[in-house]
Formats: sequence, structure tokens, C-alpha cells
Amino acid sequence: MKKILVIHGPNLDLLGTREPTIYGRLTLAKINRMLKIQAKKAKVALVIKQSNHEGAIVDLIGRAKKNKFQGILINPAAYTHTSVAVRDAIAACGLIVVEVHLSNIYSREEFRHKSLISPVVCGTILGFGANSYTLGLAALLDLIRTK
Ligand code: CA2
Repeated sequence: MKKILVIHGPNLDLLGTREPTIYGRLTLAKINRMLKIQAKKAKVALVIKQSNHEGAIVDLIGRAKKNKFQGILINPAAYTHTSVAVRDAIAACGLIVVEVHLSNIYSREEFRHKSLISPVVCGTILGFGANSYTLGLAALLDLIRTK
């Protein structure tokens, strides 16, 4: 069975508790349930991780191939705009990676307009709230199937 790793970056564990106008009302647990249902229908195993720590995210990405994952769905959250380490880990991991964001980072503050991650992933889906994750997973599944 194919295996996909989902990584949620810093502060995404706070979803549904604050800033609902930007990030929606769904909690991370609810988004994870949606993704699990989608993966089950596609007969793919999903492992979901959330971390507030850059190094922990780098480790997850770096070990993903050895841990037999075929692809990664990642919302790097604030590290999108700051982390050369996460970018380098993705560029080196040898897997299909899709980046997602709940909000449209280009319609927000200027410091969010730059993603260090987008140039090293297969594609980015953003601005659709929780649907960015389900659309991102669908795109990743499609890429893995047609690889
Ligand atoms: O839109 C996205 O998905 C972001 O990756 C979310 C990040 C933000 O830094 C990026 O620019 C865009 C923030 C995640 C933190 O989410 C919170 C949720 C509720 C309360 C506070 C933070």
C-alpha cells in the first residue's frame, strides 16, 4: 500500500481556536479526519504529523524516503517564508511534495508573499481554507499514480 506523509507546521495546532476569519473554524483534528477519509477511499496509508520545531520538520522530511513514503503533503506555515532548512530538506528528499496553505498568502502581508518552498515542490494549492488540503492530497495522489 502506498504511504503519504502529511506535515503541519508551527501553530497549526491552534486552528479553530483563534483567527477564524483568516483560517476558518475547522480544527486540525477535523482536517485530519477529512484527509484520513479521503486516503481510505484511495486505499492509501496516511501518517499525519504536526510540529512547532523546524529541526523536527527537517528530520521528518529527511527520513521520509527511508520510511517508505511515496509523497509528502506539507503546510510549512510560518516556515514557508523563513526556512532555508525546510526548503533544502524538500529539495533533497527525492519524493513528490505538494505545498498547501489555508489562506491566500499573496493577498496578505507582504512578508507572506514569498514562499521559499514553492520553487522546490511539484505544486502549491492555497487560499481554499481546509479544502486546500483535500485538493492538495488529490493532486498528490494523482501525481503518485501517474509517476
Ligand atoms: O495559510 C496558511 O496555511 C499559512 O501557512 C498559515 C500560517 C502562516 O504563517 C502562513 O503565512 C500561511 C500560520 C499558521 C498558524 O495558524 C494559526 C491558527 C489559529 C490561530 C493562530 C495561528
